[in-house]
Parts: sequence; C-alpha cells; structure tokens
Amino acid sequence: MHYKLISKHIVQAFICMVVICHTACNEKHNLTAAQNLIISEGFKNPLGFYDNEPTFSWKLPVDEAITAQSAYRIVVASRPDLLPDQADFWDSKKQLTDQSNWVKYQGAPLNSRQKAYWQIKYWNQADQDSDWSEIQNFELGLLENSDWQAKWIGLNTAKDSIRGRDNVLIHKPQYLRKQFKLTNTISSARLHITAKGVFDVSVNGKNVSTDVMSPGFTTYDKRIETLTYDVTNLIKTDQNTIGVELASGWYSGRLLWGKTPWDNSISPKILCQLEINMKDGSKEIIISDDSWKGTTKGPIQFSEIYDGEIYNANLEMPNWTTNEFADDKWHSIETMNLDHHIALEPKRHTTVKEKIALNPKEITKKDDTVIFDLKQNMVGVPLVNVPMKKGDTLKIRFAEMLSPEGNFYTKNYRSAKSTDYYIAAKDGEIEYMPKFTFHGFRYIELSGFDTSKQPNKDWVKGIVQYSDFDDNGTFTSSSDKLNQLQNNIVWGLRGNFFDIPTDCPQRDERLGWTGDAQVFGPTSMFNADVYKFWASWLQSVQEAQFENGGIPWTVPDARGNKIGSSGWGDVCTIIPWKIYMRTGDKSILEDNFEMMEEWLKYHKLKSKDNISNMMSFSDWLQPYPENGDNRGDTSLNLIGTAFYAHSAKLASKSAAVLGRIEEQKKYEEIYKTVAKSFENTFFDESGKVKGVSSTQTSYLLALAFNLLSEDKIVNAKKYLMEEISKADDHLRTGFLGTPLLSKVLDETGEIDMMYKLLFNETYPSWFYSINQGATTIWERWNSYNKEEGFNPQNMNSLNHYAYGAIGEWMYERIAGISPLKAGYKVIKIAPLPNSDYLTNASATLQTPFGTVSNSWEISNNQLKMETQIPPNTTANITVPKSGNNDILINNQPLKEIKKIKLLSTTDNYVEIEVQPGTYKFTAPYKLDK
Ligand code: RAM
Repeated sequence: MHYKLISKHIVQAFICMVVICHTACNEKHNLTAAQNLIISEGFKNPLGFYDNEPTFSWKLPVDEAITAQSAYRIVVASRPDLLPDQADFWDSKKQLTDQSNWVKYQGAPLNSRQKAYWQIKYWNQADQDSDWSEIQNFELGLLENSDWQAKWIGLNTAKDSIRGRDNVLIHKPQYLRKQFKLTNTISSARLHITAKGVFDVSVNGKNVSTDVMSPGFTTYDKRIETLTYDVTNLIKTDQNTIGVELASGWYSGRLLWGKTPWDNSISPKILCQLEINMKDGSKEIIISDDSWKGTTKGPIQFSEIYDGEIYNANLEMPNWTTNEFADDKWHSIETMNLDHHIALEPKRHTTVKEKIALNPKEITKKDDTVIFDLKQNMVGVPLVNVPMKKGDTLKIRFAEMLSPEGNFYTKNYRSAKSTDYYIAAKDGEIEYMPKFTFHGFRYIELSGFDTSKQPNKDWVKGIVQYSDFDDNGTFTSSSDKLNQLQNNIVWGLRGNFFDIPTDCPQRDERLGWTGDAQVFGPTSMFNADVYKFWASWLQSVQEAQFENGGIPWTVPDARGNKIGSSGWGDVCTIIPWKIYMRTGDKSILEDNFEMMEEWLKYHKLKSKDNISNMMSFSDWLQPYPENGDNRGDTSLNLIGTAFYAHSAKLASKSAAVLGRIEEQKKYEEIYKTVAKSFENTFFDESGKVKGVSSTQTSYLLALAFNLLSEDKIVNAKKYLMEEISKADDHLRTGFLGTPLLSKVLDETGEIDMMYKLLFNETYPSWFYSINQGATTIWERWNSYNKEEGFNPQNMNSLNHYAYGAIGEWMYERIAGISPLKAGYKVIKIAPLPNSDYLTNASATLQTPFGTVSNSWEISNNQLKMETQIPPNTTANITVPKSGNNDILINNQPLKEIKKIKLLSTTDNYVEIEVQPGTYKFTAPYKLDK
C-alpha cells in the first residue's frame, strides 16, 4: 500500500514534468530585450529634439547566453501601434553586424514637430533573436527659423537702465504676460520658447519646467537655442495665461571684457510660440507679439550673473501668471523681427537643473550674522527659509573659504558682488531661492533676519545646479586622500559644467576657456555622461571660429580680439578625438573635421619655417616661475610648435577614421615636418632642450606628442627625470604640462615616480590642496595654505577643474580601464598597483556597451582582481603578478581554461584575451617593499 502510494506519486510527478516540459520546450524563448536605448549623443525620449537624422544606440543585457550581437533590426514609426511590423518611417530590416551604437537613421525625412516611435531587436552570436525592446520616442522641436511666426518681444529696459560696473547696462528684470481664450477641446499643446537673456515660464499659475537659466549660453550671434515643453495638461479650453520672467543672463549681462560678437546692449527679449492641436484636427497658435504686456515692477528688481539678485517681496504680484490678474497698469512691449543670420535651433544638450541639495554641517553665529558651512564647495543657489521682520532686508553673502580667523574670503570673487537680498513684506518665515544668478560657495552668511530667533541649520540649503547629466563612473581606493581627490575632481566638474564648460564658477569670469576645457575634458568623460554637453559646446566652438581659422580664448567669445592661443584653440582637435575614443562615434569627428582643418591653417599662419609664434597662455600657472609670470618658463614657441604638430597628428588620425585618405596623408606630412623642425630647433643631438628654458613641460610635450626621433627619446626621458629630480621629485607643471605627466611617465615605465608625484603631500602637488582643506580642485597649486593664508593674487579661484585632469590616469591606470579600440569595443584592463601607496583600487564605468568594472586588492602576498566585461566586446586583461607561478581565474589555473586565450606572460604579469563575463583573478604578488 505504502509502496503503491509512493509509486502513484512518482507517476503523477512524471506526468506533470512531461506536460510542463512539453509546453515549455515547445514555447520559443527569446533573449531578453536590449536596454538603455538612447538616440544621438545620449538622449532618452527627448522632446524638442534637435536632430532629424539621429543615431540609435542600445546595450545588450548581461546574460551568459549573450556574448555578442550578430544582427539588429530597428523600426521607426509615426505611431506606436505601427511597431514593429508596419513601421512607416524606417525598417532597417535584419542587419548582419555587431554594431550596437550610433546607427544612423536612414528612413523617411523627418520634419519639425514630428514625433517618432522606435524599438529594436538583436540577434546574439548564435543567431537567436531577442524580444523587441520597449518602445522609445523622440519628438523634434522647431528646426528652422521659418517655423517661427513669433516675434522677439520685451520692454525697452535699456531706456531706463543704469550703467553699472564696466559701463554695462543693468537691465531690470521684466515680467511679460499674455491672456488668451480657447474654445475647442485640446488634444495636445507644445510651448516653444527662448530668450535673448534667461527666462522662466509659467502657464496658468504653474511653472512649465524645472529648468534653470534657460536657454543657456551659446554663440548668440550665430545660434540661439530653443526649448520645447509639453503643456497639454496646463492649457484649458477657456481662458489661459502665459507669464514669463526675463533677465539679462549672459546675453546682455556683464561678462568679463564684455566685447561680445552679439549686441549685448539690447534689452532682453523672449520668443514664444504656443502651438495647440485640437481634438477636431484644427490648430491654434499663440505667439509673442505686440499683444503682450510687461512690467519691471515685479519682485525681482535686479538680477545679474556675477553680482546676485535683489528680491522685494513687497512687489510680489499674486496670481500674475493666472487669469485672475488685471494687467491694465502694465506696459505694451516692443517687438523685433527674427534675425535671419541667427539660427534658432532646439537645445543640443540638457538644460541646467537643480541636481543636489546640501545641508549645512556647521553653523556659527557672530553678532547679528550667521555663517553656515556646507563643508563642500559647490555651485548653485541657496534656498533660505528664514524668520524675518516686515521691511527688513536679508543679505545673503557667499564665500568659498574662510580665512584662518574665520572671516569671509571674497577677494577672489574680484568685482563679482555675488550677494543676494530679500526684502520682507511681512513678519514670519520667508522662503527664497534666487532665480537668475548663481554663485560658487561653501559658506553662506545671513544677516538681516529676525534676531529674536535662534538660527538653526534648517534655515538654508545649498542647491547644486549643473547641466542635467548623469554620473558615469566611480573611482575609489584604499587612500582617503586619493578618494578626496576624486571627490574634488567630481565637484570641480559639477561646479563648472553650467551649460558651458567654465574656467571658474564664482568670480567675474565664468567663461568657456578653451584651454581649461582641453585639459579637463578627457577626465570629465569618465565621471559624467557628458558626450552631449561637449558635442553641443563644440558646435559653439565651430561657430566662434574666426575667418582665418583662429579660435577665441573663450567660447562663446567674450573678448572679441580675434587672437588665438596655442594649447587653448587646440581644444578643437583634442576633445573630438578623445570623445571618439571614448564613444566610438565617428560623427563627432565628421562634425568637427572642418574646424580642425581651419585651425591648422591658423597654426600655419602663425608659424615661420614651421616654428610657431602664436600667442599662448603657455604653461599657465606653472609653480615657481623664474620670471614670476603666470605663463611659466616653457618657451611659447616650443609650446605652439608642439601643439601644431599634435593637432596635425590628430587631424590625420581623424581623417583615417573618416576614410579621408588624402587628408590623412596631408596632415601626417604636416605632423612629421613640424615635428622635425621642433626637434631640430629645440633639442640638441643628445635629446636635451636647447636655446630655450629647459622645463618639465618642454620634455613632456616632446614625449607625449611623439616629436623626437628614436635616438633622442631615451635621453629626453632621462633629462625629464633630471628635471623632476631637480624639483625635489615634485611636479613643476602648469595647465598644459600637468595632464601629460601621467601619460609620459607611464609610457616611460616611471610608474613609481608618477605615484610619488601623485601622493606628494608638499607643494606643488594634488594632496597639498587637500591637506589645506580643499573640497574642489583649485586654480593654483597654492591658492591657500594654513600658515600664510590665501595666495595674494586675486586671480585665485578655488573651483577650477584643470588640474583635475589627473582623473583620467586614475581610471585608466590605477583602476586600469581604458579603450583599446574606440568606444571600448575592445577593452584594455591593465591596472598598475603600487603597494607602497595603495592596497586596493576600483572603478566602474558606463561604456557604450555597458558596465565595465575593475577592482584589485593586495593582501597576504596575493593580488585579487575582479573584472566585469559587458556583452558585445572583448577585453585584453593584464593581471599583475610576481614570479612565475600561475594565476587562478575563478579559482581554476589559467592553463586549464580553454576559453581564455593567453597573449603573453612574464614574471610581472599575465596578459589574456577574454569574452564578456565576470572574472575573479588570484595572483601571487610580493609587496613592493
Ligand atoms: C584665467 C582663466 C583660465 C585660463 C586663462 C588663461 O583667466 O581662469 O583658467 O585659461 O586665465
């Protein structure tokens, strides 16, 4: 009986299994759908998109069954229900290729306002297909000036404005509004808007977006960016009101030098076009025209980028962006036609947003003022919630640092007043956040609050604002100071990616200095998803280029002197090339190739017999300059000639990628000729600098840019080491030399020296500023020290990202992740551990194919390393080790693993080629000391 029961159960279970297997085995299982779908330089479902020929990219899921892609199919349609099989815009059909990024749209032409839906599927290495991805979309903005019926409108604030510092007109911020009635039922509504100035727009009392300081800072004489918002839910069938706040921003505000190619004396203006589709198929359009009204008698009485904001709550106009407001006392506005030579184009990258909120960590009361310490230097605005008495003025000051005596250090703001004021209309707690200004600060000082109340930390927050991109990588190690350096690099990035890459965010400057961008750009690409940010700014660089090929010092150009600087203008070859290497997207080279060629003409123009005499800021802020000059000791001619050759080399490499054989040859020839002249002019037979000062940077340029013949290289390396030794094993490099140090010392095998320089605690070094309390990268190696206080020069920014350029080496060589082929199609994992300084380090990086990570740890004479390689790539991994013992991979001796290809091995490392997956290595490893 008992047996019978058991066997009955067995039989039942067996039948069940057969049934399950029958259904399951007959059901075809697709691979998991592709993920992280983006278009062009990293946009997810954008609205008001700029590009009607976008590219498509996706990532394959991490799954053992998926090592590579063998084919894809992309479908694009005008309606989601047409996907996948009736795609009316484009069906790529099954394409046999492993390309999973930057696939160009090749369908029907797409026009302004068009919304398109798309999805993809892929086939893996075994030709198994995946599910279709989720449906994505993009909607184009207004691509042509002719799409605009609106006019530029605004009050003539120039008329009654006062002239401020630098004789600049200080325009009063203005408030513009328009009321209108709709009678039909609304299906969808889009608000297209921009400004000559900066704006904030509301519809029926609701803020349309959380964007900050839109439309941002472009070459306004060539291009003004426009924004598109979905306002379907804000518009009603009946009365509606649009209200726009408008201030000078960068357009007609005070910019250092102020000699802009656009007319910065005009009163700020907006351009606004509300397009409404009705359910019955009809359309209505509301435009900015002479029917709008305006006033300057609103609460924001003053707003300026450098100087701050004045907000008078007594002048608040309740409900002014709603229908419940009478604007009969408001003025009629002026209109201006569109300028045909200035392109109106949808914004090419993401707007600035409020990204992080920092709470004060410490609070100090001094008489009737109180100082809040956020413990982090940052960029953005304060959000204050403070008790006040009616009629009192709250004064909000900022500082990046306090003097050792606890005093506010504002000298480095130079003429930027960087102060906000709030005038209270009643007793009680006020809430205020300035709108059209931003500040660089760690400390906030308040005065003018209700002193009967006890200040507390909740009174303020630091609202961190920067262009809205995501983080892209992480780096961490066993050294607290190195981690602090990483933190400072990241915060330098957050602080200076405010719509454009700026040199500094706090003083009367905040400009798109091209040299700084060239130096820091490569590192930024590890820490943040900034492809679109750079692509957009590079477009501005193209637009700002002079007719003779020169590139202004800052982009947009605020100087107007038509002079280019070597090492600065070379941003136009260096950044596109670096972006190409990190992304594998050829279009960045295509888009910028002509600019590179023009810039090379300028190099030629500024050279005689291939030796450059171009103006240059040179090795800016090199420490201990012999002549006391900010430009350091390295010869301007040597620098210019080195960059001439280097830019020619990069143009040649770019041409090769683009399949432009003629140009490739042409620029390779220029590189060779200029390099020869460089070598003959500046280096003697032994490879020693001749005729000009011998500096670390002279050798670094020669070696990093490969400008010497083989026989001289060995000696030049020796002389470089002598220079370093003369400097007591310290760096003596400024903006141009510093990013090359790690590259050259690495290639020369002087890893120990590079670690030494990086871990030096004394001036000049990265840790020096950290030892003095830095929470961001400083402009100078010695902007401040605890004994002597602040550097006496007033050009002394405490948030200047240039020296953060070391971050690239930290990711690539300390943690060990770099691209062997453009876009990380082939990944190189090759960390350089040095147990004198570190026992572990790790990094993760979002590459176009997915997450790559590497972490290593040394303990008990073993090195353990864990590496993650995403699908559709391969990797060459160098595992460091000591001695001739074998390494273990996932606990198995390497020899026994057939799937892994051994490339080379010595007593110091094993180099293998691997497929996607996660690998754990264990290697014998003797400590360095
Ligand atoms: C300073 C800027 C910038 C640098 C130029 C040469 O004014 O801050 O960092 O590139 O000078």
